[in-house]
Amino acid sequence: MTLSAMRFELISFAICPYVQRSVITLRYKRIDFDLTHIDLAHPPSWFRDVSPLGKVPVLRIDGTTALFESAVINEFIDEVTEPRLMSADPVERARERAWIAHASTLLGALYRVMSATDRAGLDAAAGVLFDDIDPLERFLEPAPLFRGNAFSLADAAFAPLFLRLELMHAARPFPRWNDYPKTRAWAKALLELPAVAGSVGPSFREDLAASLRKRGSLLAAAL
Ligand SMILES: N[C@@H](CCC(=O)N[C@@H](CS)C(=O)NCC(=O)O)C(=O)O
Repeated sequence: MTLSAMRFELISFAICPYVQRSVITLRYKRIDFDLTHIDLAHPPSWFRDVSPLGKVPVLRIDGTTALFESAVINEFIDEVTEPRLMSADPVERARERAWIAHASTLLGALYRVMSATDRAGLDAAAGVLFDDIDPLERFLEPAPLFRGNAFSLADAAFAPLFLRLELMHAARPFPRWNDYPKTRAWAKALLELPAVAGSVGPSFREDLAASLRKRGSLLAAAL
């Protein structure tokens, strides 16, 4: 299979942050791809055949091979296309993977914040989220991105989190988000990148609010 022959199709759910990681990676690398949206509540019958865990994203290659798990999909895209977005140094690469895994933990924590249906639940979930954001401020030196000026897969992994967090913060401020100037500067630099800014559709905010409203989320009304 030669690189130039590969045709990519990303199976997506419109507001999924994990899909967005791969959209960002493909856009940053200027790789053509098809984006196929499905309704996760009523997935098409073919979806179970291509997604072993029933989750998006799935990357279909040439209409046949299907890959799942956003971090794995992104590393695959990175291995087969240029410019490479992971460090050439194995130690640095391992460090990047560890922070990418932490970004997934943070997305889970943010999901619980966004889904909280009462004040006590929201405060508890926000406490967990910001306890998990704390290590970013203490251990990372984004300048302005994860790896200086070089965009990396760690940036692609964190950008969907920062997008949602900044949206929520603008609607209903989280005092602790103001305690992380380095992390927020990183978020700002990332959200300004065209590959990130264009990685969600124009109705993203409304779609997110509608999805949260369906779950009885306290924050939905603020969005
Ligand atoms: N670890 C997975 C998480 C993907 C994930 O949870 N996707 C959600 C949508 S944002 C999903 O497909 N949920 C459907 C389900 O859990 O049944 C990844 O990084 O790709």
